[in-house]
Order: sequence, then structure tokens, then C-alpha cells
Amino acid sequence: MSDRIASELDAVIVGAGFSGLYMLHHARDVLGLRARVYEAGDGVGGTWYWNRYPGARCDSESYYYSYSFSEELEQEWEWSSKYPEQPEILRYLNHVADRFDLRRDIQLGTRVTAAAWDDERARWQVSTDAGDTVMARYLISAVGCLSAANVPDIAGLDRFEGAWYHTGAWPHDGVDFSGQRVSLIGTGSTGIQATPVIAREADHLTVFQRTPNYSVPARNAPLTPEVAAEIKANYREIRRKARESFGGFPFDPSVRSALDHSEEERRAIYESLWEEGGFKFLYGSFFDIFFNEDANATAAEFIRERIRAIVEDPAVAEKLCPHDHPYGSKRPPIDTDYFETFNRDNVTLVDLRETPIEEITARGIRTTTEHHDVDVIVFATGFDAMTGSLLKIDIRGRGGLSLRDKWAAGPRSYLGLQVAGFPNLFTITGPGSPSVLSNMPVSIEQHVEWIGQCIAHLREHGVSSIEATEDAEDAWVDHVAEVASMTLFQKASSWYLGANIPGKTRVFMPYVGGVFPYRQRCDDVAAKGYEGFSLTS
Ligand code: NA7
Repeated sequence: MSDRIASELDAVIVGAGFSGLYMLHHARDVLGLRARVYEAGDGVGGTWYWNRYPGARCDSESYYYSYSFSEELEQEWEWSSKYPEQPEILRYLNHVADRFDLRRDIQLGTRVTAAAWDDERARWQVSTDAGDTVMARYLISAVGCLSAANVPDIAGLDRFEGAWYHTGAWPHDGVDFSGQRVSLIGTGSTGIQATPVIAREADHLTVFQRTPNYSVPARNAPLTPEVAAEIKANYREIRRKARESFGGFPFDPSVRSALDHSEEERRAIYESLWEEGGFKFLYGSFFDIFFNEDANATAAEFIRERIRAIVEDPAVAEKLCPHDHPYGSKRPPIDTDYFETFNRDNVTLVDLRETPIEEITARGIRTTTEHHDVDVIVFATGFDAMTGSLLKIDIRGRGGLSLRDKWAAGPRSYLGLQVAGFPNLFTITGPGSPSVLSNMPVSIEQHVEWIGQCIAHLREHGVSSIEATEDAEDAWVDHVAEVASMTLFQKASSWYLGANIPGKTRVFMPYVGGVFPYRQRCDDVAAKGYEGFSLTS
């Protein structure tokens, strides 16, 4: 125990991003719980607090990448553009924190370091790096899926005399790239957003690419007052559509098969979606892109054609053409002038498949064939996704069972909401739920509301703890794997599988069954008196 006085709460919520803010509002203002959020950052916002790299913006459109729980909030907030930049989303989340008076129950600059279940008292004992120890009936993880930054272990980084940054822990004052020779490692969604912006500022930019990626133009544009008004008038229908969709997007679902159309018809559909921009290219073109390799190949080839048409140097274009995984089997990036950037005189592409990095030196990066002199290294190398942030905390369940041990061979959960052996621990957008395969706010709200309803049920019925049963968990883990095996997601070395982290067990972590069927399943479980959970009074 710390020297601080242990206090007693109903709920501890870890993280003050999209999930934690809404969970706090729901727990405190709807359920009337004594709840506190601990947040490692010095401000609220989660992902949008940390990821301040140049070009950071949302790949989902603002009108559906936002909370739906308050109609007043929906009506009063003005989004400036289709895809808002990071500072605007952070302003939105700060506005939410103020509007719902959340700050008084958020302790910033405080990292939860450990949590242990006390079976006798049916409570969690939660410890923080600020020396707090609190007891709470419920422990709710709102740590996010992509917040444990992955800086690759490349020999020599400690000798580098320039500056280096990871995009997920970007300096708040920004970085001045003018006159600098910059290198950027990683061409996922982040690298693809940052490349054009850094290229415009830097003296020279060298992009180190390990895997070329399919990217579709975002076609960002300001939201005109007319469009904004139309969105606001139709919000209820937009939200309904998003909730009842496959991916949490308010698009009309595609029921077309790519293989039922002639080459000409298919091309017309792809061309129109390419011009429209954004995720619709994937989610609104043909449903079988996710399941059928031949269908997928038609979209993949269309994108490669576009890359070859945009990039002037055919050798560079070829290197940028994705070839080793189906389209959509890795998180699909959305870009603004990414491929065009390789036509600039001050941008060089290094293909790490041909010439891997050997080491970082005092002055730059040495590959197997040459030394690149650079002043700055930007790591756009992603995250220890889905499990990394939660496993940073030493979580001990019943009988001292460690979550790290339990998940050593991949995460196991029931519905992505609870883990057997860890009573009263809830994981918002945990592994085993649609989470990163969906429009996050939709999945976050569904989880917060399900957890809220569950806690209300427990309180109403005098239940002190709820825990997923081993059987329900086993069955759910099998189901998550089975559904994934029916898709093309298994064909990529992606962070969905943990493949980006050396030594991490490869298990497909998110649930691919779709946002709406998943919601129905969760509701059904609740309606059946929390089927698959054991409730202890
Ligand atoms: P991602 O999608 O994990 O991308 C990371 C990129 O970094 C990807 O191109 C990786 O190549 C590359 N990478 C990772 N490790 C290395 C090493 N050791 N050497 C060279 N290249 C490497 O992360 P992002 O930040 O772009 O996106 C994360 C999510 O944030 C995104 O999907 C959105 O949901 C928001 P690889 O493909 O593994 O070969």
C-alpha cells in the first residue's frame, strides 16, 4: 500500500480517450457511480492527444467519427472538414470533457501500473505511478487499441546524433523540418499521412518502405454549411445505419460481387469510388473483396494501375505497388497526395525488401548497399496493437493469475469484453471484439452502453461480481478464429495478427463478424441473463 490514503470507488477507468470519456460520463452521470479516470497523458484525448505528427488526421469522416450519445453535442459541434485534423479532434474531445464536466473525475499524468483482484472483498486494488492505491468494484480498461508505440530494435539507434521521434509520441511543440534531411521508416496509415507533409517542409525526405501499401485518396474538402446542415438534420438515420452496418460506417452495404460484373462495369464502379475517395472504396464496392481472392485481385490491380499512372518513374512506381497481401487485409490507408509525393525531386524511396537496414550510425541509416546521411529519423512503425497497452499494467485476477501469462499465447476473452479469471474487469474494444475493424466511436459507444447496462443489472440484483466462464471464453475464441479463417485477413502479416512485433504470438485479434451481428450477440447474451458469465452475489 502506498502512503496515500486508499480510497474506495465504484469504478476505475483507465484512459481518457474516446472510450474513457464516454465511460466516465455514463458511469457517473447515468449510473450514478463513484468513478475515476486515470490517464497517463497530461491532457485528455488518448490517441488524439499523443499522435500529433504532421498530417495526422482521421481516416473516417467527421460526421460519423464522433459521439452519438448526445443530440445537443451533435448539433452544437461544427466540423470544419470531411476528415478533421488531429488538433480539431483533440479540441472536440476537450469540449466533450468540459461540456459534461468530466475533468473533476479525471486524474491526468497518472499511469495505472498494477491492479489486483481481491476475492474476499470482491474489489480491484488499483495502483498508480503517482502512488495512489484505490479499491474499486469495477475496473474498466479504456486504454485503446493502438497506444503502445513500437520503436523497432535497430542496432545503433543509441549512437545516432540527430533527433528521432515516434509518430505516436510526437513533441507538443512540433518539429521544424526546414533545412533538414529527414528519414521516415514505415509506410502504414501514419507514414502515408506524414510523408507528403514532411516532404513539403524538409530539405530532403527518404522513405524507408518494408511493405508497399494499397492507399486510396481521401479527397478531403471543407464541410460546406449546406452539407453540415443536411448531416445535422439526418443524424438519427446516419447513426442507425452505422450501428446496423458491417464496419460501423453509415454506407449502404454493398451486396454486389466483383465477379458478377464485366470488366467494364467493375472499372466504372472502382473509378467512381476512387474519385469519391475514402473507405467507401473498400466497404462500398463489392462485398466479396474480403472473402474471395479473385474478387480482391480486381480491386488490388485497379489500385496498382493508379499507382503506375501517378508515379512518373516506373521503377519507383513498381516498388510502391503492393504485391504480397490482398487489399484490405492490412489496415487500408487513406491519403492526400501520397503517391504524388514520390514525383518530387526531394523525395527518395528505399525498398527495404531489396536493401534492408543494417544499422543506424551517428549520422544516418546504413542499408546493405549504402549509407543515407540524415538529420532526423521519424519512426512511423506502429504499435504493439490491441494487447500492448493493457499488458503494460500488471493485472492479477483471481488467485493471482497474471493477464500477461494468460495472454502469452494470444489474447483470450469472451466477446472482447471480459476475461475468465478476471471478475469485474471490462475491456472497452478489447481483443475479440470488432474494435479496429470498425469505425471506433460506434464500437466504443456500444461497449460503454453494454457495460453500463451490465453494471446496472448487477447492482439491481445484488450481484457483487461477474466473470466470463472458461467455456464461454473458449467458444468465443474459437468463433473469432473461425470467422477470421473465412476471410482474406489471414493472408497478411499485419498488426491485426501481432505480426509486426517480434516474438508476439500470431493470433488474429479483432472480431471480423461485423458490427451489427456482434451487437446483436452482445444484446442477446444480456437478454438471457448474461449467458456465458457467472454472477456471484
Ligand atoms: P502500422 O500500420 O503498423 O504501420 C507501420 C509501418 O512500419 C509498416 O509499414 C511496417 O512495415 C513498418 N515497420 C514496422 N517495423 C519496421 C521495421 N522494423 N523496419 C521497417 N519498417 C517497419 O502503423 P501506423 O502507425 O501506420 O498505423 C497504425 C494505425 O493507426 C492505423 O492502422 C490506424 O488505425 C491508425 P510492415 O507492413 O510491417 O512490413
